[in-house]
Amino acid sequence: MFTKVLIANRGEIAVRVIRACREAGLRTVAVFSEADRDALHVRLADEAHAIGPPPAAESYLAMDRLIEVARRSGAEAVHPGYGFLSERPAFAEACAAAGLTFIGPPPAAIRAMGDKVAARRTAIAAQVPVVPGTESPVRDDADAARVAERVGYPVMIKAAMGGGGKGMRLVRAAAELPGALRAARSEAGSAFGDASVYIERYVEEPRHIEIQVLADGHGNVVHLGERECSIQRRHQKLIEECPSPFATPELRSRMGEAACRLASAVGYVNAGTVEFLVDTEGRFYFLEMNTRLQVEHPVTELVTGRDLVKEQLRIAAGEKLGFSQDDVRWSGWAIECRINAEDPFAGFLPSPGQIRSLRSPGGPSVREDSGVYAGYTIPRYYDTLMAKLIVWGPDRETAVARMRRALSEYHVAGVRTTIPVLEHIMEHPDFVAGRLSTAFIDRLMLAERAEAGGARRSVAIIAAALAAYEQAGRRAPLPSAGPSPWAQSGRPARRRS
Ligand code: MV4
Repeated sequence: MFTKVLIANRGEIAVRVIRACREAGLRTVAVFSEADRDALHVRLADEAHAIGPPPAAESYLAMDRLIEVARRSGAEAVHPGYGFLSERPAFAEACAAAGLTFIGPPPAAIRAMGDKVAARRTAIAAQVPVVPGTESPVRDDADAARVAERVGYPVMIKAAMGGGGKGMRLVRAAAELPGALRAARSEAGSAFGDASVYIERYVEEPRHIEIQVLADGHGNVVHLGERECSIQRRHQKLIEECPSPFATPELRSRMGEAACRLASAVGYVNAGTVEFLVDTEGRFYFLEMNTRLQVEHPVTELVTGRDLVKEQLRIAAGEKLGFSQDDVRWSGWAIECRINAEDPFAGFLPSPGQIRSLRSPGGPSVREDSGVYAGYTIPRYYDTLMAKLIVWGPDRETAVARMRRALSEYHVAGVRTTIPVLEHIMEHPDFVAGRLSTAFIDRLMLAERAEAGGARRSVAIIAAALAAYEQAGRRAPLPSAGPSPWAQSGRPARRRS
């Protein structure tokens, strides 16, 4: 086993990895940009090194600087976290070339899954179901039209080197195809430096369910079941849970076995996630594989009782998986809420700045994976994820009640957060009943807008009534009394922040 690990990341995930290393008796090396000198991960690591200016391209994405810090500090292994360099085969190769253990999959496996068209072909060969579509990038308008006719409209155009929803185009009819193709190509070209696109039949109102896999370097592959990630807004997940309210043990086994077959087919080693779309009939289709640890990994940890980061460390050190598929047990229910520094009342606009005060929830079966602290200033250069709140309960109902309770304890002042939307969703009858789909948030927003319209109407009616009273020379009645002064006494004013 290596004894010193460099964490090539920041924020809550760097903190998460530092914690696993410390528990495993490994020394940790943090890196920080000029904007992150006071960040939590810097304070928690055994040592920390500056790597450059705030823009990620000059710091967290600067491979040679990271490798240089590893060399200088004597780190023998590198954990990339998620985002940044985690899915760049060139970084995994640069680590190997510098004699460092990359705590992640082999470069070839990252590459094999980075090209989504090649990944589809691999899935087909491994007998993993895919959405009907192309097995090679579309050549021209005529080729695209042929494919679309074959699979049937509506279709989706996706970037071959994309993923996560960037550069996708929904096409409902043949007449829209050439324009959508041009737009998708141009978007893919500027976003990924590769204009190749492919076509899939559009799956209406799908659920997003993903399978966690672990593979060691000795040919052993197991799955740790699914995560339900259907509560998303613009391809950003807000809430994740394990298990999925939709999954039966039978569906879990079939999806899990498919995910393991795919991992084996690309020689996968370490932790990975296979994403599937599940249609209203319960059929599942391979979407893409994420060749890294995911933001939402804690829900799997709480339900399986396994520490995914420690498993990553052991696998990277060349150890065999210490358990088999039959040893994997799922117990109870876990839900994760992402606490982002965003203003949900202003279109989820980022809300960087200083956290004036912070009170985190606690109590039974509540976990907070945070990258911040009271007094910390959230920089504007990186993503808005401040913390993740994860709860466990023996069943979904208990977990939902516990999440409501935990969110009600959460107090953040100084920056806006997504806490109010999360509280709203936890009360929503469809969420409570487990009626989830990727359309949930869009519907919620539409409902909110309709409600806001209703409120505007109410205000207009009240204003008209007041004007009528005034014209009649009478006084409007006083509004009813507020909360009891007894209930108010001794309580600070409840601020929405
Ligand atoms: C789809 C789809 C429907 N049909 N593919 C969005 C993220 C990217 N990984 C794939 N995505 C989708 N691909 C076909 N053939 C619908 C989506 C999709 C979606 C998927 C998961 C979660 C939320 C979503 C929101 C909109 C669209």
